[in-house]
Amino acid sequence: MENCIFCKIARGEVPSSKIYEDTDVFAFHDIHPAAPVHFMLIPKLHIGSLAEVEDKHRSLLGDMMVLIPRLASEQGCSNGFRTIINTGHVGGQEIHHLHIHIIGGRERLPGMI
Ligand code: DGP
Repeated sequence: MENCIFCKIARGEVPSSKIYEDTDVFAFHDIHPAAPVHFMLIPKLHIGSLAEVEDKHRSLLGDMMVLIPRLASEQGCSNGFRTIINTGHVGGQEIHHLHIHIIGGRERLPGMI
């Protein structure tokens, strides 16, 4: 997508703090970290949100899920981490390109969503 900021990051047209890249996915630190470890994993393919996922994306999404614990461990999340996918208006999604937040380095407190 021409004007999608995350497509531009994945193409290297907008700078980011990259932590991983392969032919299908890109991972980079969140510009506004919510915890000591906070990065995002995105598909290079423009998928607007989780609500727009189709059957043909099964293998891509599976690969992303398998990759997450490896990247989290490399980023120092030895005692666990959180994964968040904000979806659509009600989900508070700001960037319309599917992204998985991986958050760690700080314990989730009781009552915290
Ligand atoms: P969400 O609310 O789930 O759509 O989260 C979007 C996240 O993307 C938010 O935590 C800030 C981050 N973000 C937005 N623009 C940029 C950017 O240009 N670079 C980086 N690294 N992160 C960004």
